[in-house]
Amino acid sequence: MLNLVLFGPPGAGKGTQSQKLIEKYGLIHLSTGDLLRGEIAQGTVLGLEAKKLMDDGKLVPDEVVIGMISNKLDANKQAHGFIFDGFPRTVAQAAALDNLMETKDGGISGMVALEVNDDELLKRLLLRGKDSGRADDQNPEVIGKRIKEYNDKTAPVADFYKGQNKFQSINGIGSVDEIFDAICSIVDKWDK
Ligand code: B4P
Repeated sequence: MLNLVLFGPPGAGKGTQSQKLIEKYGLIHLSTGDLLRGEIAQGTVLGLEAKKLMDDGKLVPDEVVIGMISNKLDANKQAHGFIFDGFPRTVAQAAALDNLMETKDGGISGMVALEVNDDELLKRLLLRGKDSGRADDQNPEVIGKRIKEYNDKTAPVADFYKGQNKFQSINGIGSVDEIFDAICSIVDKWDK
């Protein structure tokens, strides 16, 4: 099984690269951002609560996203593997994912981190915000809060995987295809 964690700050290219990786490796894409936006679009209670936090650049509570991922893993028991995009975003989420994968799917193969500086992140997200309709991409102040949340709460997740010798990082600046090739050269070694 191939179970990948794609890591990086908001706007690093996780969603973009995930689309290419699922095609090449036949993985199921689990994006907590997409799942939360699905709840918002359906107007569920969870979605309404999540929207307030997301529009303000804050993370949604751990138990909410862990519950969503757990349900998706249960619903895809026959999968060849998964790509986790935007999850785990806290050390508590990383520990919960290890527990879920240990019993069900043979563990995480590795994490690939996309390194992109703050100026480039801001530029990309404001550009996407022009036509994506995403409230969290339209305001530099909210983008700044998302980057701060990342530095405070999400960046330590890298150490969690470094401690397991499952961490690799690459330069996330360049063309989408160049970055994809760099990710594949790492992932091919994990694809047994
Ligand atoms: P996400 O949906 O995960 O949002 P993101 O980090 O902004 O997306 P991503 O990083 O995938 O964007 P991409 O680079 O692909 O989360 C949104 C919110 O949901 C969070 O702020 C939080 O509130 C909540 N949430 C989600 N998961 C959570 C969790 N686990 N726990 C708690 N809360 C959670 O794309 C960015 C732009 O860059 C695109 O326009 C793309 O076209 C462009 N781009 C990509 N690659 C490029 C390249 N190489 N060069 C130039 N531009 C590029």
